[in-house]
Amino acid sequence: MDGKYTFTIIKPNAVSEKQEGKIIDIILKKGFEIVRLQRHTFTKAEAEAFYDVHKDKYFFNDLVTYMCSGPIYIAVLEAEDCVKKYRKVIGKTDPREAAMGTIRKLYGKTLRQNAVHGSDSDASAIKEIKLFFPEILNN
Ligand code: 3AN
Repeated sequence: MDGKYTFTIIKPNAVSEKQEGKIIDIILKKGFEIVRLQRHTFTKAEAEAFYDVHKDKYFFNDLVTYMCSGPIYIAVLEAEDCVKKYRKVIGKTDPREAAMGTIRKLYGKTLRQNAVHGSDSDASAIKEIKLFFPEILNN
């Protein structure tokens, strides 16, 4: 599956502001196929497992609390060179530094409430997809 898929989350701030439709529209217009899409609410254990690479960071607990604070959308996207392509579409982690027209620039509010997640490497994409949609990786 190298390079073919990425994993994204539309985060609680974007969903509570009803921006998920606009975000999905950008994803489609940028040429991604949506292979899976599901509304979900993270349990604490899921959020901790999802962000385990950050477990020693000072922002970990607040990040987990935030990610469990309301409904999200989890999705698997498909495109050529998908991880890299999607990182460009979402923009930098801090919405203030994200380029014009990126999803985080448009719908992010703060470093934590930055509207969307996108896998940062193919290895992360595989790990994240495995947590929620393992059947995809068996195809
Ligand atoms: P990205 O999501 O761009 O890959 P990471 O992996 O460095 O960024 O961070 C994961 C998530 O943790 C970010 N999406 C953001 O919501 C949050 N985060 C990162 N750095 C900070 C920070 N300094 N303070 C608060 N939240 C942060």
